[in-house]
Amino acid sequence: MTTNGTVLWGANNIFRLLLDRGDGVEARIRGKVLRVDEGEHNALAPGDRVAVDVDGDSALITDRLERNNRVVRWNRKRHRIQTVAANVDRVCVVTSFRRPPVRPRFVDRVLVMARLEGIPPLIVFNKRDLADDASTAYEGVLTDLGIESIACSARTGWGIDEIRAAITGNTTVLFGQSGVGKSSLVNALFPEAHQEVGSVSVKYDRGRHTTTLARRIIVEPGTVLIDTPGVREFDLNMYEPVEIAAGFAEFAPYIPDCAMPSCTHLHEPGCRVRSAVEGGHINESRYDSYARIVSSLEDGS
Ligand SMILES: Nc1nc2c(ncn2[C@@H]2O[C@H](COP(=O)(O)OP(=O)(O)OP(=O)(O)O)[C@@H](O)[C@H]2O)c(=O)[nH]1
Ligand SMILES: [Mg+2]
Ligand SMILES: [Zn+2]
Repeated sequence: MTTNGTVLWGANNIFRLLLDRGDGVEARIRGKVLRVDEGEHNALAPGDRVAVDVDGDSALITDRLERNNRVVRWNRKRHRIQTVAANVDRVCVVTSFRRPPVRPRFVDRVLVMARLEGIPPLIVFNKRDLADDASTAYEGVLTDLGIESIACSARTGWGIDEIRAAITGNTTVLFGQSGVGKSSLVNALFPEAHQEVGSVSVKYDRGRHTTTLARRIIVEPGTVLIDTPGVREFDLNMYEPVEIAAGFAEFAPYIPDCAMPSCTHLHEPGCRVRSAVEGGHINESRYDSYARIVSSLEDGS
């Protein structure tokens, strides 16, 4: 019989599905390739809705249903776009106050992706217990942009109720560098998840890529978390420079007034975005993130 289901996780082309009728099943893709597969690194990601042919114990995925949205990253090794999760309400960028320290450049990059893919962001500053001060300069920047941020400690439980309130009733994907505490956060919110937690290298101040598989976890009916493997860098090669500018919400009022119609906001005369930076209307650090992203696209790196 044919039915629909949702991808919970997948490895080596075997996918764990939750069927709409309520039971779980493992399935492969019929004929190995989905019709929708258009040069993507992976045709299916956690959260994808699929059509399945179920015959007793065996199940074959026959189609991917239309996506509402998707969280994407650039796969450096394969030079193509990779879907991290599909059909989410929110992308939660997890960072930590220390070990590893907050990297605003990294968060800004994920914020561009979230905006261009039309997914509202939430920023979590974890490891509050390691910080002397509960705030960072970057938090103020986010508040000015109208982006919600929450400080917490997965270790002590500080701020976890606030995060619980923010995720309840939603599908939230946790995204961030390795070692910031994404899996620890899942466990703090939902101990039954038993997500494996790794250590942070003292020498390099970064995680060890403990989570290797993105996984869709149903916390309670209607509340879903997707834990993902940490990434080291977040490239935006899947976008054009003009899209990157559109990814910075605060640039929007100025872009139409730039003198050059194809202004890249890097060096052209009469650039209103740059005058807004000089006039203190656009945060310099955010502009710096923008300039670095566009330069990295031009380098082809
Ligand atoms: N002090 C402190 N340590 C924490 C906190 N949250 C997590 N950690 C520690 O940080 C390390 C990494 O935690 P994980 O949850 O594995 O991090 P992750 O983001 O899932 O990492 P990857 O799966 O590699 O992407 C572990 O040693 C955790 O115990 C916290 O709030 N405070
Ligand atoms: Mg993890
Ligand atoms: Zn300009």
